[in-house]
Amino acid sequence: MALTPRTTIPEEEYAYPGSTGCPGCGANLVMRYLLKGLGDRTIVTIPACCWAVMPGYWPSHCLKIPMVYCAFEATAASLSGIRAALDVRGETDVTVVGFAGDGGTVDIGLQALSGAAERQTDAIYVMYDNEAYMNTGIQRSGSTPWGAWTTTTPVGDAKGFKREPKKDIMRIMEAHDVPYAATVSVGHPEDFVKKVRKAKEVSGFRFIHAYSPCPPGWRMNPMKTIEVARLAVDSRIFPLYEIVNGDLTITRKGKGVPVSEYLSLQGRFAHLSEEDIAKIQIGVDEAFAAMEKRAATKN
Ligand SMILES: Cc1ncc(C[n+]2csc(CCOP(=O)(O)OP(=O)(O)O)c2C)c(N)n1
Ligand code: SF4
Ligand SMILES: [Mg+2]
Repeated sequence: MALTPRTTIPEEEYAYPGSTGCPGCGANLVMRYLLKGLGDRTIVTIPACCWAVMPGYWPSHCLKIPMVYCAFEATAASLSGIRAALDVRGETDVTVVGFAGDGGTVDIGLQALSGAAERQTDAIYVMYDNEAYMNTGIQRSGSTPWGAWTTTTPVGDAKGFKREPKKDIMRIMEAHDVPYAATVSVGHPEDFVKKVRKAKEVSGFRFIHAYSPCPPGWRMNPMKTIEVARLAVDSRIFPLYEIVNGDLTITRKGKGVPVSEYLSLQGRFAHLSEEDIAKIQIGVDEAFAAMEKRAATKN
């Protein structure tokens, strides 16, 4: 009797066990699902970040695909060079991926990223978002959300926790008219792999924003990575959507649980007052309502 497959996710593994990531590392799963969606005709370029260390020490390596290390700010420049070289060799079937952290993307790598997006370089850029510079000790990045503790936004300081909102990289990428941009989460692997496969079929510059819990940086239990990732979607703090040629579709609406359920599992938000949490809730509700309205009025 033929068995009904329980998942659409390919069984093949291109990221082997043995990465040096911390227990419960979301970034580990981001790479795993990404490569399941792309397959082995893929080259990835990675700048300074946790994933620069996670593959292991030469000559051991936990990735089945070729990987290039590049300078912190140079992911999209490196990706552009690899694409050009492959095109000269006629290897147009190889997918080129830039894989960088949030700091390496929304802050230091933004100039190269903007250039590659504006040129419509034929490649996929993946930003795994653990919402701080984790590899160097949890410093705040432009992608750190309002209210979060980091080592450079300490609680108790006169200024206190982070007071600036999270930089919206999806809006920045959309302003470059990229043909495909999507948010994905390790809490929703089927949606993740489906979007990666879709991105693979598109020509031009594609951008994927991957939600990536970091237990030490977020001061959370490493066993709760998936629970926190799902709560991010259910609370609509991190909505799952895609933008195809300007049309936005929400791919998971989430249950609309209070943001407090999400925040309470993470020590980085433990200092927030009820007033602070209410403020976050209002911001999330307004942003999601605007997104729903936009999705409903597309075309
Ligand atoms: C030009 C430059 N500045 C600073 C560093 C130090 N550095 C290495 S990794 C890193 C943090 C990267 O943060 P992010 O991109 O968010 O990735 P994560 O570590 O969180 O995975 C920093 C600041 C560097 N390698 N090169
Ligand atoms: S510090 Fe965070 S992102 Fe880096 S390896 Fe550990 S869990 Fe993963
Ligand atoms: Mg980071």
